[in-house]
Amino acid sequence: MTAPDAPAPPAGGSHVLLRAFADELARCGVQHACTSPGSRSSPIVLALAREPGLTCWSHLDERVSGFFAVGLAKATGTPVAVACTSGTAAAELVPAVHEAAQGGVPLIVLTADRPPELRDVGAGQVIDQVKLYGTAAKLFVEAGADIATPAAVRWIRALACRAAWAAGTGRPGPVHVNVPLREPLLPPDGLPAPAPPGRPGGRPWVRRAGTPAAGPPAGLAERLAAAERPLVVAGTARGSDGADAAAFGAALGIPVLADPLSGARRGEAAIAHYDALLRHAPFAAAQRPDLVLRIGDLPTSKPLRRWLAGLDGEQVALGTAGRFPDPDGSLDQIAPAPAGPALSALAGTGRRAAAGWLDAWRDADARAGVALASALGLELSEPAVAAEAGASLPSGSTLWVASSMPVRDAETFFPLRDDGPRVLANRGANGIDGTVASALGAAASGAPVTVHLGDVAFAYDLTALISAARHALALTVLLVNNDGGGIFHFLPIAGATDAFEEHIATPPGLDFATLARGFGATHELIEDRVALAAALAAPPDGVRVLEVRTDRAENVEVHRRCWAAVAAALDA
Ligand SMILES: Cc1ncc(C[n+]2csc(CCOP(=O)(O)OP(=O)(O)O)c2C)c(N)n1
Repeated sequence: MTAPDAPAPPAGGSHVLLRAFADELARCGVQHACTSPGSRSSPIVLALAREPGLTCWSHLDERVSGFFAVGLAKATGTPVAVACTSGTAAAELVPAVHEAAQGGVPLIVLTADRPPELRDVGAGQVIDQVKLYGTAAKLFVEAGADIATPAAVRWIRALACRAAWAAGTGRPGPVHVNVPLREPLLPPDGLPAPAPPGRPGGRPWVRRAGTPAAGPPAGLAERLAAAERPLVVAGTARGSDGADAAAFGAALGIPVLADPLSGARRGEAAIAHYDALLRHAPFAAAQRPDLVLRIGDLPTSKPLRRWLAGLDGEQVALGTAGRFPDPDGSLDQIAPAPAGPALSALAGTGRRAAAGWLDAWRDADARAGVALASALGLELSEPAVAAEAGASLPSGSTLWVASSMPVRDAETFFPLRDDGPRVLANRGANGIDGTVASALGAAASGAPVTVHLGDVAFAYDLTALISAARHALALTVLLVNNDGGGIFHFLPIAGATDAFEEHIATPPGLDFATLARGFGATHELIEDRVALAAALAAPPDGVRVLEVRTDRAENVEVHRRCWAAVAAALDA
């Protein structure tokens, strides 16, 4: 630490060091950074904005910036840097950092701070930023950067590599580098010459050797071969794990209960409507597996989770790196190594499951699909919106689903489709905050994106649309407007009629057509399924709000009708 009356270090050292840091991030494969305005952070922002290897996305507010980075990191699978100024600005990143921690999303959070001598002494815009994100950060480093000696340049290059490797490897997650910066933030005589270059050939200062892909746990191939009724459950999966699970199930005749978030709802073995099927007690009792392989995070479906918790057969979780996905204490074995190679090795054993096991699931699933379609009819209900999104969104597009009814309706009503959209969501901490910002982050990766969300979630994050306009990003907002939180009507709290409407449902009562136009978006009220299908299939065109109006209480009835129709189809 430099005492206040010590001679000032040569001006501009922090710029030299931060330019080296940004250069090193790019060498480690970081492609994107998000910034928001401020004075103390300006040396960090300058370094990121001037780094040719990074695309920088500027945002007015840090909460939007953080969730945008989450969406971009999810869509690209690579770490995204997020820089902000000191004080409450750094605290605005808390929800995104927690989502990244819970959801396994690689972020490199760079917070500018006052130097130690200006902390807790009444200087402006200071909060305690040391370990601000607590256990959510995989790594915290206090990185004072102001004297650019050759040793300091080597240190900061190595630090950038450490931050990128820590964020992106094992179970990905957020890292926090807190950067105290002293005045003058901009040297009065202009910026000094850049740091000495890094390693030759554009390689990182510290390379990271890949971890060898491990195979399946010892003995699992034999247990799988002996199983009569093996089953795969695929939740939010990383990389190609979902596609590998679909291929594995098809190769061995093993049913794959596939959440749309897994990417496995395709192929010969995928089961789409497990949520509705497992609500039917006789079906759930008859279809008990003797071995369950779980891939990725657990799906959302409560009937599925309850059923898994009550099974006697062995349950093995593959690809869990850094996670213990066992809220019900039902796992027998946990295998951290990537799931894909383990599944490919298991598929190579070639022993197909007992004849009739997959057929029974597929037959029930097909019957459930027909029953759901006929229960829904042509009406534009909330489940119909989800079903239509699953059927009509073009291949190669991305659907971002909000953590209220949309993620559940996608799970229940999405059809099997080999060329369906990629489905993403903030299912780490399950917040409804940041839904629009994260969808925009996914759009910044270049894919056409539709975000399916309710009116409360949209109202919560409307200002993210400022970033859409500033960066000319296209986004289709599929807004289900039931004027409040429809999800709560499924819960006992709906019976507390004295407080429910005001304090739980919280109807926003907003005119979304006017709001959309205010943010430079177009607005269309969608009144039937044909119009919805056409609008969803249309090519991206700026920010479009497609509003579907529904009724919260009626929505509960539609869902009950659907579950009853599936039960009747199974009884028949
Ligand atoms: C940040 C945050 N605050 C509160 C909640 C609790 N919550 C879950 S769903 C929901 C209401 C969502 O309403 P809406 O977006 O209209 O969707 P719908 O329930 O109608 O599908 C709320 C407040 C949450 N998940 N995240």
